[in-house]
Amino acid sequence: MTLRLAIIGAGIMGADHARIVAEELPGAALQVICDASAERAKAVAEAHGAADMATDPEAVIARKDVDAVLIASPDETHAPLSLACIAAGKPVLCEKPLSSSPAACVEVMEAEMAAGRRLVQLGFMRRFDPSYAEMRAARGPGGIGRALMMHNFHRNVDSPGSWFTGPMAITNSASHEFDVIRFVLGTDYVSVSAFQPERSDDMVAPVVMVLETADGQLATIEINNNAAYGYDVRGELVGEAGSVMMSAPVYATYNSQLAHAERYAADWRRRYAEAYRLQNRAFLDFAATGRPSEIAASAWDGYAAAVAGEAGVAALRSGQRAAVAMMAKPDFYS
Ligand code: ISE
Repeated sequence: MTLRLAIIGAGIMGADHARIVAEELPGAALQVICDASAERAKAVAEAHGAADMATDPEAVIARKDVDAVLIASPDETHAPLSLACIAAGKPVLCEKPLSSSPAACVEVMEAEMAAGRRLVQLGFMRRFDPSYAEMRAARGPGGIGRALMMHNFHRNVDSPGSWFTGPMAITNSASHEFDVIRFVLGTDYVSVSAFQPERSDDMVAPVVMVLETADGQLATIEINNNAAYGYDVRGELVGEAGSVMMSAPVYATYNSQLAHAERYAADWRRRYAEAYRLQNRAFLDFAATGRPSEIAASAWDGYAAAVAGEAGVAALRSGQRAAVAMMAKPDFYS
């Protein structure tokens, strides 16, 4: 049976998801592309052969000819639109972050628990990136031994917009690291400290965080959203008997002008193309079978990232180490 999918939000990510569904997801049909801008919705619908376009997300979610929903609209709409999908009983793949507010994430979890079945998959696509899967698998005897530290660099060429702030580097960009470190280490955080160097201009400076886990490990995160030179994500998991260092996929090396060079992607879409494809396939299976992927992030993971983000912003503002205090995990998400 073909799954009829609506995509809400036709910006950078909505358009990329539409392309992935059209080109790489047999079994899914692009039913509706919805965006506040009719022009944008129409352009993406036409580019990828969607059956229809619309501008009202709530009406789209309620449509009888829509089986599942992919939310790629602005961050602050993620939780309310996920709630609308749960109310309509429709599986939803929601882009990260679920919300920067832990309370809003709890509301989504409560609605999902009241519905009695899992409906929300969260778009923390790095869980599907083979490098993190290898780090996770390398832990323990026979591998790198007990994990001690995980180092993470996350650099964008420039901030996505003038509205992008230092705290957003934590709640939006670093939400990926908050999630994937938990995924790789298999534990939660107890505290976070945050620092920012000074730039010579008015652009958002990098944010550097140190997190302590419940198992006594340390994780470092550098978010640099104005790195200028390329999209560059690095990582290393250090164990007691070795380390696993991420290699970003590179398909060509250039030799010219006495130099040997590899090129950077301009943004995350190319770097994580495989992760997005695997993530969206997993969502298709989830929507078809009702069984959530064991790898994919849930609303609970969205909550965990929001709690870490809130503590990170508090630590940055106060200059003090902030506690990361999570509620007990409901059995529903175990
Ligand atoms: C953006 O919002 C994303 O989700 C990308 O995956 C990330 O790499 C980028 O830094 C964020 O700003």
